[in-house]
Amino acid sequence: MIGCSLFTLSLLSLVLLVLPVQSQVQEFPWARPISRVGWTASTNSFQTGFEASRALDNNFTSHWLSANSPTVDPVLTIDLQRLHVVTGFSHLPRPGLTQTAVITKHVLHVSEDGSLWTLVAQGFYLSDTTLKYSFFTPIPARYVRLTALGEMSGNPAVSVAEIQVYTPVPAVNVTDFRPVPPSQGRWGPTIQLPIVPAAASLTVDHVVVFWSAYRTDEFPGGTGGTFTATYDLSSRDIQSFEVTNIRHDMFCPGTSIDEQGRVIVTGGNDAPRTSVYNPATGGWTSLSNMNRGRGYQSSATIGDGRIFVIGGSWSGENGNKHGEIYNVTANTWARLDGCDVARIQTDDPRGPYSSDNHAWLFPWRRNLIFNAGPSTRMTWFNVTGRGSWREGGMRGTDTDSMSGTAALYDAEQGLILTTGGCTRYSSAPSTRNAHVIQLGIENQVPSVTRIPDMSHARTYHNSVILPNGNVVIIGGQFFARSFQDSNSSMPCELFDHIARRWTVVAPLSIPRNYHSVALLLPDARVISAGGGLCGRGCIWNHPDAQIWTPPYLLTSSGGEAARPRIVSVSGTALRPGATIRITTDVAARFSLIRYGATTHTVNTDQRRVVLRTTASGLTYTATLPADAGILIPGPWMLFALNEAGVPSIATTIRIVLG
Ligand SMILES: *[C@@H]1O[C@H](CO)[C@@H](O)[C@H](O)[C@H]1NC(C)=O
Ligand SMILES: *[C@@H]1O[C@H](CO)[C@@H](O)[C@H](O)[C@H]1NC(C)=O
Ligand SMILES: *[C@@H]1O[C@H](CO)[C@@H](O)[C@H](O)[C@H]1NC(C)=O
Ligand SMILES: *[C@@H]1O[C@H](CO)[C@@H](O)[C@H](O)[C@H]1NC(C)=O
Ligand SMILES: *[C@@H]1O[C@H](CO)[C@@H](O)[C@H](O)[C@H]1NC(C)=O
Ligand SMILES: [Cu+2]
Repeated sequence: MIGCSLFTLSLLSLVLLVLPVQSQVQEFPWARPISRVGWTASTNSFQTGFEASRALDNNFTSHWLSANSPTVDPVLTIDLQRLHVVTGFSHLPRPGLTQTAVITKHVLHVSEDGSLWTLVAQGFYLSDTTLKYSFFTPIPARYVRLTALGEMSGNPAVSVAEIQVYTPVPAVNVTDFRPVPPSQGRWGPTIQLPIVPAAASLTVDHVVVFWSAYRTDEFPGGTGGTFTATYDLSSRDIQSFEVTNIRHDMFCPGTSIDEQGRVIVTGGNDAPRTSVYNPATGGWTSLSNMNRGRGYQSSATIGDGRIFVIGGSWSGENGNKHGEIYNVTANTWARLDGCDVARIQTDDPRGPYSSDNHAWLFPWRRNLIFNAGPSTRMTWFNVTGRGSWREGGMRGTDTDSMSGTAALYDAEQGLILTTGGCTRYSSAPSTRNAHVIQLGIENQVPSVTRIPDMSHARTYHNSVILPNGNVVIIGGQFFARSFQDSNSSMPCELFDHIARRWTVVAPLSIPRNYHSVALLLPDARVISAGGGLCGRGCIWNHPDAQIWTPPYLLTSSGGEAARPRIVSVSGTALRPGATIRITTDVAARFSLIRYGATTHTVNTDQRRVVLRTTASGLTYTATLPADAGILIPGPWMLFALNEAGVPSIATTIRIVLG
């Protein structure tokens, strides 16, 4: 036994001491390390024998160690001696079996001249001993400056054994570097998160709540815990905590925002469980279990406020994952075996385990739910009694499109954009296919139009509806391979819903593939985050986010466009069919976009409703859609758009039932 544990120990130290060095000259599909010859390092804080230069000496057993002085934030500055286009920075904390001096909270700046600094990344590194990465939008720089604001165990001193700075792949010569034009929008500084965010929801407090699994960086669990991180959109404060009270590992669940704006999470690693995140308390609590264990199911809040789920053989028994419905008020689940799961299954060779996943559910008029994919066969589900279904036709000539996306960008007209996906869950080429489905009359076969293909094939991407009805497509791979970043589609693209055409917009600097998420924010920007959850030290983990500023918020010279303002709204809790009066500061038109909750490409919460108004000066009156199947109960962002199409910051209104 002793020999065995000694062996384990030496193996462990071998892993700790050797692996990081190998991985720290890691080449990424999107970035490679720059040669460090001639570089210098400086600091405001060090202990004798642990100077800044030790972060550059190619010897990982020597390291920079800041002073034990808690009054100064330790700063490590690297001089690359000449300009490079830089897109990343990594550092290895000092090695050792009992690790301390690991930087968590930090800010990262770069500079061309050493005096004017640009923020490129900030937030938290994962609280462990692995190599720390910061990737960010490419920028010319000679200096890179890491400021440590926190240590893993609360100790004052922090360490860096070795650093690397990365330049984009394909290479960009600094003399040829051109920033992305404002017409393509702009990605902001990287927000580094203390978890890999595989699921996300916007809450009415304007906090984005992210969660991962039983660990911050790994998914196989079912051990009753989930790591959560919150990002406050106003203060930019990041908090993280482990949720164990609900005994629910909420990895790969169904997500739905309810009438009250709470996030209801079903299944996942702990299959039948249901939990709720309440923004008012910032905490998670337990609800009643589903009748069937599910993981990779989809869920959707329907017009009467109940939550429908279907599919999800990834967890619990394999197959027979027929519909089920949750009454939020009564906290009860009811089986809907007549909502036959066979209707949503793709032809994935792995059977139900992979074929009944991630349904594209669209609750619609008269309490019906349209399933638009990823199977080619589409279906209307009726949740009355024990449930039933009606034929919804084929999605044109599309293939099965697992982990593609679907977005109801005009709910009243019933217009759904579908994009990309894969015939199998993984290990097959993605499509560039795009279709518009027009629902027409409920319970009837809708019309399907194939529109021009996207420029890039994608699976595991996300689509986000903007206030103007356009839809931005973020990330994904042109060859689907879960837990990898090869074959990433880095350029994003924007769907123009009027012309039904695509425009390529600002590319990602961090791949967003399997387990990535994206959401519209109340300031009309878009947050994109995550990807990975493949274990400690896995280089496909992306514990970070970036916010995209769409072109409508930028002037042609890259400045901020003048935004209209919602001055007042006649009510913030309204019923379907109610009249709303909105006063603005300039002439405007209006749209409502429901708050989003998402994981695994599925966001059944987001949808857009266009308000038709009559104006009296700058006061506008609109009658809200009367069918709650269009105007799903819960929180919505009300945007005003000026004549140039620039959206306001949203005012939140809540659609309530009786
Ligand atoms: C690496 O650094 C350690 C600690 O300072 C030192 O003992 C060792 O000699 C160095 N190795 C080399 C090859 O310089
Ligand atoms: C960058 O381009 C300039 C001008 O074309 C050239 O002189 C220089 O060698 C190039 N540098 C690299 C690193 O390729
Ligand atoms: C949900 O349950 C409540 C309380 O039992 C009940 O009043 C309500 O009618 C139910 N809602 C639906 C849509 O069945
Ligand atoms: C849903 O099913 C019920 C029960 O069969 C039926 O009465 C109702 O008309 C259906 N709803 C629609 C919109 O077809
Ligand atoms: C796709 O990724 C694989 C590795 O997974 C690589 O061998 C292949 O060259 C990539 N294809 C392209 C076109 O980049
Ligand atoms: Cu997954």
